[in-house]
This record gives sequence, C-alpha cells and structure tokens, in this order.
Amino acid sequence: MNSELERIAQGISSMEIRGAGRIAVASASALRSVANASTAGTVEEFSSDIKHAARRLVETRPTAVSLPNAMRYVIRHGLNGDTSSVEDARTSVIKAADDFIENANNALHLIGEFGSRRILDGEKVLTVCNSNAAIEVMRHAAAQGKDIEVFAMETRPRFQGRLTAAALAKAGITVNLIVDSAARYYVREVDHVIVGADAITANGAVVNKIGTATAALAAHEARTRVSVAAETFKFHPDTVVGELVEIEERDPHEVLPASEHIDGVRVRNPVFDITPSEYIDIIVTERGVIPPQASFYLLTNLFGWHLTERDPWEQ
Ligand code: RI2
Repeated sequence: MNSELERIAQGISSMEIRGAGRIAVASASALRSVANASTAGTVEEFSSDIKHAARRLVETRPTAVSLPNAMRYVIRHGLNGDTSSVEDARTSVIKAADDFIENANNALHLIGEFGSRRILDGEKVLTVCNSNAAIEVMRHAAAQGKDIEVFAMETRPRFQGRLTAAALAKAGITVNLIVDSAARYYVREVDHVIVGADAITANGAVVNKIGTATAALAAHEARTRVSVAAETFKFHPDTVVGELVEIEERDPHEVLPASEHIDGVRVRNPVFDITPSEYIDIIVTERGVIPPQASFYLLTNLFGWHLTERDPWEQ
C-alpha cells in the first residue's frame, strides 16, 4: 500500500483532513502520488493501481460527493484510453490530478468574487461549520470594504465553528461565536445565511453540516436570504437517477465521551442534514450563481451522459 495514499485516506477518515473541498483536493493529490510511485509493468496494471486507490479513498467518508467527483475527474481525464505506455498513463494521471487541484483553487477564488457581490455593506451573516467556500465569500466582501458582522454557529460536536470564527477574525471581520441552538434567536437580526455544501442533489437540496437545515428553516420563517457557496464538484451525479445521499453517522463518543457514559442511553451522531431547495435562494458556484432549481441542468452540463454510467473505479 502506498504510504502517502494511506496517510491521506486515514487523515480523511479521522477528519484531520476535512471540509468537502479539502477532501477532494487531498484525494486528487493521493492519486497523483500513487501514479508517481506505481511500479506497474503494463497500462492495465497501472490503471488497476489507480482504481484501487480511488476505491480506498471513496470508502473513507460517504457523504461529501466532492471526493468521488475528484476521483471521477482524475480517472476520466487521466485514464482516457489514449495512452499506450505506462509512462504516458502516469503523465496523464498526474496532469489530471494537477488540473483538478488547480481548478479547485481557482473555483474558490471565483466563488468568493461572485458571492461577495451579493453581500451588502453592513450585512449581518449567520454561518454553520467551517466551509472554505463560504469563508471566501465573506473574506472577499470584507476585502471590498464592506463592513459585515458574522454569527458563527459553534457546530457541535467537533466545534468547527471555532475555526471559522478564527479565520474571519483574522480577516478583520467582526465575529460572534454562538451555540448551535441560538441560531433561531439570532436569525431575526441577521440579513443573510451563508453556508457551504458537502453535496447538492439534482433537485437542489443541499447536504451540509448538521444544523444547517435548522438554520435555513429559521431563516425561511424570518424571510432571511440563504446562499450556498459550493464548487461544481459538490453536485451529486447519482441523484439524477434518484439515488439518495448517504448521511454519515460518526462515533457517538464525539458527542458523549466514554467516561461520561449514561446507562441505557443510545447516543446518535449524524454529521449532515438536508436543506430542501425551497429554503435556499441561490447557489454560488465558480461558473456563476444559479437558483437551486437549476441544479439538474448544471449536473447534465457538467457530466453529460456520464451521469448514468457506473463509477469509473468499478469498471
Ligand atoms: P468547504 C464540511 O464537512 C462542512 O459541512 C462544510 O460546510 C462543508 O464540508 C463544505 O466545506 P466536514 O468535512 O468545501 O467538516 O466549503 O464534515 O470547505
């Protein structure tokens, strides 16, 4: 087993590497190192090394579609059947991985640019968890001289909201850290809810960190705008044919440490929830801003007829 692949796969499983975008970039870089290190003697063996690595990575966490989409991109562009030697295939996979990583970095910048145009000077913003894409939007708005104030939900049980609060404070943005259950209390004084996404379905529903759906429901009730900031690789191709997105449930000890065990009590720890499209105003992608109802169109545009094909690492 390639040690860099294993390091990245374990890092994703343990959430040392986390955030849907970062998971995708780390996985693409893992395929790059597998391609670099492969000692395969034939193109078929090389291709099998890459697909085996992709399977290992895809199994680490089930919900963020950014990970399988990164694998789809690298395999479809890197192992496209045009290569006749192992060296050509190696060069091609490395280039595909590099292209994916470069596109992902550029996407964040563009999302920041497009999303910030939707933020007005003086706006108060509520956010959940720790999304690079959502942070980029807020950072860009602040860099344009807009005076914004953010309410960051702490995001139990792993408290990623603290990371967001620290990043925003570092960017000079006024930030309040609040408990998750204070979302409805503060939503009345908030103008805008801005969150990231782990997966977006064909019907425009957004799968994101647990607590997002409650915040969006409260925003809907208060007639507060909800924007989702997400790279196009967060759109889930399988949902076009009716597949449901699997919601990861993590170790209950993240919620209640073993030392505080309560007899007879089962602890549940779902990591994500689903916000229906009716509660979302816009999705900001690197290709532009779309209403959630345009998700199907975007998916067909992105994947074409590959939408209904089997996963390339299973072929
Ligand atoms: P970016 C995270 O998942 C959060 O749910 C966050 O909103 C989402 O990924 C998107 O983050 P986790 O890995 O890709 O913390 O925008 O479970 O950084």
